[in-house]
Amino acid sequence: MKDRRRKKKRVRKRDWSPNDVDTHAHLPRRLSGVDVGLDAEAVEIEARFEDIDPNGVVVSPYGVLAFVEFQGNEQLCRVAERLCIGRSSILAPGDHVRVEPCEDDFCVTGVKHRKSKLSRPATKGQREQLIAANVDLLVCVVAVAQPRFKVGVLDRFLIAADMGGIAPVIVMNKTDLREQRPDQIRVYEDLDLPVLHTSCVTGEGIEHLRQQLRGAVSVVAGQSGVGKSSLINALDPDLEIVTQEVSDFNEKGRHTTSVSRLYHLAGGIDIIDTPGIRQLGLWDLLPEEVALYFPDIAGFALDCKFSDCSHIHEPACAVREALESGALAQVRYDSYRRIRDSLESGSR
Ligand SMILES: Nc1nc2c(ncn2[C@@H]2O[C@H](COP(=O)(O)OP(=O)(O)OP(=O)(O)O)[C@@H](O)[C@H]2O)c(=O)[nH]1
Ligand SMILES: [Mg+2]
Ligand SMILES: [Zn+2]
Repeated sequence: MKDRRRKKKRVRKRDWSPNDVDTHAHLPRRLSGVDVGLDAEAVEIEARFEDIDPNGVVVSPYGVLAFVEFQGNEQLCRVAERLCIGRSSILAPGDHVRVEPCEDDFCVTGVKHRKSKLSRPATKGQREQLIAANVDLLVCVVAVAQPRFKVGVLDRFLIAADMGGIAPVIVMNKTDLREQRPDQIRVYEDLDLPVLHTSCVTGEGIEHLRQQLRGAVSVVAGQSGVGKSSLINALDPDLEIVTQEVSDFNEKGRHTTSVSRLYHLAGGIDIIDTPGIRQLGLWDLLPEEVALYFPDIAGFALDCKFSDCSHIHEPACAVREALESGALAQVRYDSYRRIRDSLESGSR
């Protein structure tokens, strides 16, 4: 296999102002009176972030090492012990770090506070796992087909983006496969979220996507096989990231991209490619907070009789009334219930 780490590196510095990003209105997302106190370990990890003057950006963490852009090159660095837990570091692509020479090597000695983050619970669910740091946009990629469009996965990404302070852009890819777009995508257009329709085969929407991403740091996420790496290749044909066919049998994709990695594309686009995931777990979210991340449901909930209404069984629930009248989309309500149920059962 080709050494993808030696692909071209264009290192640039920039000031990003998110003036062309469609951020949606901010409701308070934390419920008052609910103790969401971080546990001792989370507080201790938080303390490792500092107000430093960074001289490098993490491209891809690699156990207790990390590929870092530093002095115009991509450098494999050791990560200081205090920034590691066990056999991996706390770094994520996009982290701003301090690199210092150490012995014959370079070492990451500090990491700056993050301005935004995309995270999930680590495999055992006990700890936060960072997917990307300091990004402006989350490009949530879904496909017309292969694999089938699932609102649940998208809704979880939208929640994670909102929690992490990242503006979402939805990309409906593979439009060449079917003329008919899944009806459910209209729900997101009605929510005033930016929805782009793209095809890496016909080139539809690629220029529009390029314009959306110009001048921003983005992370691309979604199920395996939806075409995340193909889209990045389409944005900059010099790149040639490895992509692979979706398996016909189970439509689940094959997890072609196995590590997250930051790329610099032509035209001022910084973008982090990530491995596909089947289900995004939600970190640090309580069941009773889920509705706050569904702007459509949160809007109706203001008129529920009980301020702590779960919108499941209470009388005089404005959310269920909206559902019955058709003002609230059934797919959104179902998705809300599924996410809430999974958090309640402790599976995130
Ligand atoms: N027909 C069609 N196929 C596409 C399109 N975009 C990507 N593909 C194909 O879909 C398959 C999966 O694409 P990848 O780019 O590897 O998907 P990915 O989302 O990066 O997958 P992971 O790395 O496993 O998460 C490949 O065979 C691509 O050629 C598209 O717009 N139309
Ligand atoms: Mg990929
Ligand atoms: Zn209600």
